[in-house]
Amino acid sequence: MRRAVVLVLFGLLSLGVTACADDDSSSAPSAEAEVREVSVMMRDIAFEPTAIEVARGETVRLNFENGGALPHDFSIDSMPMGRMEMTGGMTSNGHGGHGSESAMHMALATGEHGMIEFEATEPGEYVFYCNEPGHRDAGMHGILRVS
Ligand SMILES: [Cu+2]
Repeated sequence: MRRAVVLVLFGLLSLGVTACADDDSSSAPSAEAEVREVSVMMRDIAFEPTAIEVARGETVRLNFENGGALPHDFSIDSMPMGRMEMTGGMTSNGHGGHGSESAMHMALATGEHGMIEFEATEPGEYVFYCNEPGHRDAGMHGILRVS
């Protein structure tokens, strides 16, 4: 009699375990589709924020707006990336693209918006800056930190 009860309990437990496993697998796709969105404002003459923190492997979407009166851009010379997608702005890739290093360049005129979506693959600190003459020296730069 007792053994039967134990068996039933065991059966319920394993049912519970498989139910949990089902939950995990069904929530996994939505977790993967999760995107870390970061708003980046360009001003005369600075970025807001000046530090961006992301985790390796997560999908990051940088939403840019040029809220200044001058043209600005967001540039990273080299950063290992799994993939990258850019929309908006003057996303000219033939700009500095001689070496085929992974790099970002999003140039925006006043009031324009742009978006870069990417996956960082290597932890580290990557400097971003504005490539307009004099802007970087004037303090228009920051750090993208991948942990
Ligand atoms: Cu600038």
